[in-house]
Amino acid sequence: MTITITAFEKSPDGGKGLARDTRVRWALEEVGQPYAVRLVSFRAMKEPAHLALHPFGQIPTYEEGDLALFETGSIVLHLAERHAGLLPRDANARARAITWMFAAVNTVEPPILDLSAARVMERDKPWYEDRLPLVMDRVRARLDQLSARMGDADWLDGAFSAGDLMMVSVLLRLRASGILDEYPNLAAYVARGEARPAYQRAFEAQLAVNTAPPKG
Ligand SMILES: N[C@@H](CCC(=O)N[C@@H](CS)C(=O)NCC(=O)O)C(=O)O
Repeated sequence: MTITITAFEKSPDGGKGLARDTRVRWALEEVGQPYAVRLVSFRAMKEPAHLALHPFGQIPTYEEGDLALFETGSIVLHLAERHAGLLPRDANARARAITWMFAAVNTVEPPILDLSAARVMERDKPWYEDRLPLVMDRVRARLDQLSARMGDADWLDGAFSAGDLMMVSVLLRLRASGILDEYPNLAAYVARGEARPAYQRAFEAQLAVNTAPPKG
């Protein structure tokens, strides 16, 4: 059955891989599933046809037969549960890997998104310079904890899993801030994720969309 995901027609990051279709592409590549991509404009994302797939008018979405999903955590979990390669067989190890997926999107990603939003949307506010260090410290608080837990391990809990795929995807957004470099073990962890052939294929595929010459 053909899998179709949606992605930005033109990503605001110009193809740095920060748009969330990249993590879904990465999961699809890890489990060896071919997929098609439907590109959507910002306007189309807010129209009824797309809202029927994604109630919040965002990307990515995932369609497979009569199944339509949104939320990257859910999409990656769906793929990981149906195909080998992203979740351990052992029930407890599997539950722990899923726990890390939730930790990535629910505990680590929020302060990182707050930092991105502050940099993009609050720069012209009179309180920007005062607030920014507070926002950065909230990111550091989470990274301190994550870094302490990881130590010199390659992955979060044994072999690479969907938990790592989500966590690396979340941490990648920090690269431009320089904060990641304050944590050599986390920077190396992210680099290990990016070095995976499946990530490379996913990155190249989204880059090709964003560097293609304009149509017409
Ligand atoms: N929690 C959602 C977030 C989805 C999301 O924020 N998507 C962004 C692209 S990375 C988007 O569509 N932004 C455009 C908008 O919200 O209008 C997920 O993980 O799928």
